[in-house]
Amino acid sequence: MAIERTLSILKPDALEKGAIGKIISRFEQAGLIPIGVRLQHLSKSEAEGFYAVHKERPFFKDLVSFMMSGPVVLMCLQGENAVLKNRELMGATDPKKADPGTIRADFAKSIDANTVHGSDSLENAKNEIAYFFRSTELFEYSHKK
Ligand code: IDP
Ligand code: MG
Repeated sequence: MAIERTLSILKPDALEKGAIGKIISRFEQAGLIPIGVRLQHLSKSEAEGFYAVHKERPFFKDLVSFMMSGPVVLMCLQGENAVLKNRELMGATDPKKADPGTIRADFAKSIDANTVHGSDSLENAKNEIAYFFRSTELFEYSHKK
């Protein structure tokens, strides 16, 4: 399997619940290394730009205001099969449909406040990482064979 990078965002409800450490711990236990981490309070244009693919969707406005409602933790995770592994750890978009033991099943309250974002493909991961991180802000981590 290939070493990949993916973007994870711990949404404002994660900090509010005091769940940031627990969630990062799940990534580390699954072999996903946080090679770039930043706490940031997103501006309207940053949140809108990040979710631009959803701008025609009925929930877009609510999604943007939720993402600005408090600080988020932006993270670049690196590891084997990182894109899919992160999506599996997250669980389904709607926490009511998320498998038991996933982050969203354990922490998320609703489809709006669903605790985490994760890139859904390798190509989107590259673009999303570049949206928030300069390459010099990412640690060149070498995984042991
Ligand atoms: P994902 O976060 O699991 O990749 P997407 O379909 O990419 O899900 O949607 C982006 C975000 O928009 C979701 O995480 C969720 O917060 C919000 N969202 C998606 N679908 C709905 C909906 O039907 N109602 C309200 N919010 C939604
Ligand atoms: Mg998505």
